[in-house]
Amino acid sequence: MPHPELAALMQEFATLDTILGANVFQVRAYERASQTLETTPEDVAKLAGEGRLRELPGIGEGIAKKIEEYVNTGRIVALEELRKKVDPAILALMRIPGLGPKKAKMLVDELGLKSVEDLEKACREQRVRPLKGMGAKSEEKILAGIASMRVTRERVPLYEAREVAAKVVEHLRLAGGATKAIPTGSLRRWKETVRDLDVATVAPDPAKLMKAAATMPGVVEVIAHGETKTSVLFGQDRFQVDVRVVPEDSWGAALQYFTGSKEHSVRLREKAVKMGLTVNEYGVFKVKKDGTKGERVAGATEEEVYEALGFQWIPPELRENREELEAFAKGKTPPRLIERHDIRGDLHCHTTWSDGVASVEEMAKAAERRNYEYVAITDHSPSAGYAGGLNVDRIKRQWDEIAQVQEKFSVRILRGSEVDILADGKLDWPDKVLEKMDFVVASIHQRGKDDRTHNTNRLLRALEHPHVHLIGHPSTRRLGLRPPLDIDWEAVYDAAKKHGKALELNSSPERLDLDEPKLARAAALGIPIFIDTDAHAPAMFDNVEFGVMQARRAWLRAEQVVNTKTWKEMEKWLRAMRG
Ligand code: DGT
Ligand code: CA
Ligand code: CA
Ligand code: ZN
Repeated sequence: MPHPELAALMQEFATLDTILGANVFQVRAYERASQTLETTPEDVAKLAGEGRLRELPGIGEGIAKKIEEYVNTGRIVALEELRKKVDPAILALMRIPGLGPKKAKMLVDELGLKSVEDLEKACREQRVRPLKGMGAKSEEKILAGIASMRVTRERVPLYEAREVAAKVVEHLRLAGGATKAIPTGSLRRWKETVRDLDVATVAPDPAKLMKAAATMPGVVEVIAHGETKTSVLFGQDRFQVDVRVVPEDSWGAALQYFTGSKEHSVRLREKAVKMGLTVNEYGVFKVKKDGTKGERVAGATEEEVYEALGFQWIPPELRENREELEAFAKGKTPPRLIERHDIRGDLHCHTTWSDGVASVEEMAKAAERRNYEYVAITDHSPSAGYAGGLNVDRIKRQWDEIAQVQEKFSVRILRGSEVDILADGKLDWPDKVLEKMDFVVASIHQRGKDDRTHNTNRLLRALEHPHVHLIGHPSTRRLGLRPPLDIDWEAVYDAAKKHGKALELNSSPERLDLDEPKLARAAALGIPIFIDTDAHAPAMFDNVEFGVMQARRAWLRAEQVVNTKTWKEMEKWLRAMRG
């Protein structure tokens, strides 16, 4: 199986060597190794353990040693040495789309640049155009690249941040001796994107912990290194990670403080002041008559911090200063928001019949393992050529297969489809096919021109269609990759209400579509919501957690989500939809 991490490290070798002027053969060797690691079906770590890496194409003695070192120790000393030799300004410039290592080095050398900002200034002052191989056009291109870099990389999608967080936490435990390490901030609050990562820790030797934070594999720059806080930039994207170490008895206060949100904590502190208390990351304290800090009343756990301020413990995903401080005041019964175990089925998934990687049987098995009562197989329709869309003949064969597989399972397997909403709003299956399906998800895939009236009309027509149950990933956005379509949402909600149709919260972590405000609005209007995963593999059913957390952030209760129904209730709901 591919090893993207090692592939990236080999690519980094190639890049650094290019900057340092190593010979082209050496650079090519790293590039070839990187390609191999990116695509190999073999288990690289296992091969390394058996000393068999040299059997892989493009992996020679030198590179094999480095891979083994990484597998055994989590680092490659030679790479760390190489990084130290390269001017960080060059690496910073290389983040600009279209700027390779050679050009970046030339610009830094010729103009004495220290940062992207310096290069921006140089372009504005037309100091780049006289350089060899450059011109007025190059200045324009660089400025455009800088602008696009700032737009796309200011916030990282939650799932990417969680992957970094998992590595960071593991490293802080193993190498830093952390007894507690939890990612806080917007990540703990399940915000859909994260600007930077804030990790809170407790460790018997704080200096060792801080050192471990500064020397994590993947760190490209240390921007602050103190006794209680270390900030580093991580990976090629230079994602910022702040690590704090606090005393054990301040753990709860630190968790609360660094989880935020800022707005939530500001109101919490106002409440404290009224009670003659003060709160910081070390605890809740009494305020003495002379205004100085007095006795500490709480801090070891988050529960006691909230308790001291007159609240029940508030789940992190709700800490946004909406209604949580009212709802979770001591003595109140907070609303019972949806939880993962409320979900009883998934009505949007794909199999090898279109672009999934598992069979109907494997997906059914995965659904049954999760104790689901039903699952809809919703492969793509004929126009979705890019995703292996089915034709009439093949969908009939799929129905036969579903009938056979059903015999082996108690989970109810529904015949479904994710049918494309075509440019004119028509559906991509004939009605006589649609009417034989148990569940129809209608989605826009080919976006075409992004015109508000045009987009809205496509969704309105689909919502009018008698056989449609649900609009899939309604805005079509992909986090960090593609903005949502421009749509008149109130018109969509009106139509959904009028026709009794449902809207999806697609839990695929790169979609999370509908977003939180739209979800809250649609649910408040009484529009039925489905939380589906759009799974293309069995394990992807677990992405439902992203959807459930987003739904909780929108304060959804289980009864507002259709796939919390038992199969019996769901059957009734489906029947009612067909009138
Ligand atoms: P982000 O990083 O923009 O996705 O969102 P957060 O919420 O993680 O924001 P961040 O990283 O600036 O701060 C993390 C938490 O630490 C924040 O939710 C509240 C707390 N915090 C940070 N700076 C301050 C501050 O100056 N005062 C107070 N009271 N809290 C702060
Ligand atoms: Ca943060
Ligand atoms: Ca931060
Ligand atoms: Zn889709």
